[in-house]
Amino acid sequence: MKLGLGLYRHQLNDDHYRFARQCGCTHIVAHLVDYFRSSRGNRPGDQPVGDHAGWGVAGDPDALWTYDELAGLKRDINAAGLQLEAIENFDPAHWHDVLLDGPQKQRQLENLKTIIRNLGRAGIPVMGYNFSVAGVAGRVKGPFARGGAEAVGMDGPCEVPMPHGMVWNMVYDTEAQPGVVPPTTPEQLWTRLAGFLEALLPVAEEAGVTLAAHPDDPPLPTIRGHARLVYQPQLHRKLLALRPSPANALEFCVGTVAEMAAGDVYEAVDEYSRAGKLAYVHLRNVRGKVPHYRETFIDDGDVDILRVLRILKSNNYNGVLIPDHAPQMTCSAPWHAGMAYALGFIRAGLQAIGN
Ligand SMILES: [Mn+2]
Repeated sequence: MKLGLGLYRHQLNDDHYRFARQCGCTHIVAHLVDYFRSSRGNRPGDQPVGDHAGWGVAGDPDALWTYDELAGLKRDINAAGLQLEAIENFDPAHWHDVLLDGPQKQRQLENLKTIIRNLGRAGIPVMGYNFSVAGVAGRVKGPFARGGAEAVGMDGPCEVPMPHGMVWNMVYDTEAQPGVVPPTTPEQLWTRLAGFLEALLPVAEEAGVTLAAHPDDPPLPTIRGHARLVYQPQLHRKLLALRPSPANALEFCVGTVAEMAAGDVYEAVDEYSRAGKLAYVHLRNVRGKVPHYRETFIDDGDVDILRVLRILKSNNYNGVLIPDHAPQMTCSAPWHAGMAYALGFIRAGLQAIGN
């Protein structure tokens, strides 16, 4: 198994690559969507939470991630002695009508194919995505973790309707008509996912890129009135069976699975790692389950992280682990301290199990 660090867009620079190296990482997972550009609720150096207005305005619909941009990113990361394992999350500006089944869907599917081809050409092996209408919405932030460290959690369901012009917790159209997006049913959502996989997987296979699905965080059947896909562990199985392919895999999020009201996190780790369907792993800890839970320090929640590592090792998982989120520690570099703590713990765990 390989230790990696996820970096937000504003962190894609030499200082953060050196920080990753110093923490013992060999791999980077890069976010190209900017969640911090225009939201009042999100601060750089934190993990995005936002409010009912979401994480702010999505990117430029006409500026697809180019080969030059992706190859340059990979070159810089390689020059720092690291590997670029994955790009995490499509920009809502590039695929809002794929998620919403809107009028630009066909054109946007072509855009996503272009992005996948560009990743393949640049030699980036994984594209992580989260096929979700409401996205990561409904969480709260507070001094929830040990010692009053700031962390996120959930204090009950979130069914505030979602306004037009918004999807995946970001605004893609600042001039959208008033009103709210009508609820999405599970049938509609699974049909949209099937169309997405049908269109993208052949291109991904040819490009040598794995599409890696993140489960719904928070994992509730609905948020803001919109159905969610993977909110129980066995729904990963349904997603993979929709169109079996080596390129159809998971961005497996241990923390999100632990938040799920049904199922067992260790059985889920075992099932999907045994099946070889983990493209990469988000590793974090949590206390409680939806709709009432708190993210915790990695050594402090309901999940026995060492047990997770042992299961992954026993199933010969040899991919990348990243810490996902971590509580913000009280110091002048809250994000860095939280990540360094999580990475140190995971690195010790990997050594302890003889990885
Ligand atoms: Mn995650």
